[in-house]
Amino acid sequence: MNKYNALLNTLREGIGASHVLTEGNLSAYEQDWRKREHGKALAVVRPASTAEVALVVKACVAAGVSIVPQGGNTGMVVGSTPDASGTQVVLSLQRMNQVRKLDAANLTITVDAGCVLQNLQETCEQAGFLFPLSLASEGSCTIGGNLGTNAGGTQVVRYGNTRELCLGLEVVTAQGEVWEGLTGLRKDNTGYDLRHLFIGSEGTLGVITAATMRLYPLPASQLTAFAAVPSLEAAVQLLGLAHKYLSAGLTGFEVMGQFALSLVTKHFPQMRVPFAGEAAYCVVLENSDHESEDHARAQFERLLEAAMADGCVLDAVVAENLAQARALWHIRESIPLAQAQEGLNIKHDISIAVSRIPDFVRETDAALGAAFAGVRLVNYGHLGDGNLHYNVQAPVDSDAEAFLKNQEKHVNAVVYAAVQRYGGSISAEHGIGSLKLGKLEQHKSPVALQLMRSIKTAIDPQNTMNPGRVLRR
Ligand code: FAD
Ligand code: 2HG
Ligand code: ZN
Repeated sequence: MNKYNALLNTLREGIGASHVLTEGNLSAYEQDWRKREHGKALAVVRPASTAEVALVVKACVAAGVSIVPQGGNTGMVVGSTPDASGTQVVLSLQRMNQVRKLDAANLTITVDAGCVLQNLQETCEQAGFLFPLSLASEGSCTIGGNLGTNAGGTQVVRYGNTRELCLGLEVVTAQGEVWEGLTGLRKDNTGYDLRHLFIGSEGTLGVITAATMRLYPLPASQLTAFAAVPSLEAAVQLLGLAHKYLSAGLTGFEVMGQFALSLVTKHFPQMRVPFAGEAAYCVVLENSDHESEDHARAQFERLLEAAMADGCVLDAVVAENLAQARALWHIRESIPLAQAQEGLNIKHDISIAVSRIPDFVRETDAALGAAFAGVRLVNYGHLGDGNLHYNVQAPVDSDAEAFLKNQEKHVNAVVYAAVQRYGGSISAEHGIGSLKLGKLEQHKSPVALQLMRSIKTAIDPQNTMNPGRVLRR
């Protein structure tokens, strides 16, 4: 019996044969969300407990087989699917989806890593709390994947990235040991902070099996406005006013370029987009208020009046009720799907100091337009965090696959050189995966890269955990 068959037998005995998938259509586990790569797994294993995860890791280590941890498989950088070798085990956390404990006095919730984000949000809301992490993929992404990527989303301007929301982790190490660090403490200076090492490590250091996350009181009111602005400069000016007028109430500030919005109206014609085609950019703003809806509305009115007087807002609507608020947010959240329906595209998830974003976009738009005739720029994102999705769609009626094959590296070279000049980051929230390995090597300092390699080697000397992601094999 070869080592792979022996491993499969051990896994079947350990977690049950029906949870070791080797046959049938495994595309949901083997292909990434963007359809950039379609790998081949030796098996997809679906353990149901931390002990079973530990058993899987130990068995794989003993067999010399590497593991790809996977949550909802919604990642953007090809990090959660196997390579093409047919020799890797995909470890899906989807069956580990229970809430372990909600501690109301401590304002924390402890959950299994496979909990779907939306289920977690709903559980918290039903208990009278807010769990603020929010992404368009929340119906399928998992808290383990959110921690693995240190996901951002649309509420970072107020609550921070997933890292800031995490107070403790349980991890199965690359040797199959269990580190129980679910403390829920807000203060704990007892040496190196292991939690922060695992957060954002994209499954390359260990498997996150549970987490203790911060909760917040539910606000009395969450109001949404949708504003038309004449330029990116105006959007930045509006952001400054929003900080001033709403202060900590500002919980969302998203920008959307006109072409990005036109893709939404094209692919989802039932959706009504305010100011469609009328303004260079639109902004979605959210004001969360702990006093009352009236108070929130009055604050929004003062902000929008000031912004119109300054000329940075052309027109705006404020949602009258929850359904309208959801519809406005839905426009923003539909852009990645509209882009996917338009065809394969090149994504740049970048961050730059907010103040420098308008110049960056003007300069880079011009450079790309000059170098790649007909290229279509899909620009939107979390302006409140200085994070743009500065994406590139192939010219209309062109062969997108061929465009990506021939031009992606040249397009990337233009964009990332500008990001570097502007002192920005080549990955604001999606991570590195395998798609940005080369970019990381070009843009991170040799000292930083060497420290990262040292950490990887110390924690996972056999390179069992997600090899070839974040760092080259
Ligand atoms: P996966 O895709 O399954 O995995 C992602 C990475 O984490 C992989 O490297 C994987 O190995 C690792 N991993 C997964 N689970 C674990 C675990 N338990 N332990 C250790 N490592 C693990 N991202 C944002 O940051 N902001 C956004 O606004 C945003 N919007 C999105 C909108 C859409 C429509 C889509 C499709 C994606 C979006 N994303 C966004 C990207 C993606 O949803 C996030 O990266 C998310 O955090 C991934 O979660 P997941 O459970 O799907 O993880
Ligand atoms: C978003 O903010 C996601 O919608 C996806 O991060 C971004 O598809 C993208 O480029
Ligand atoms: Zn995003």
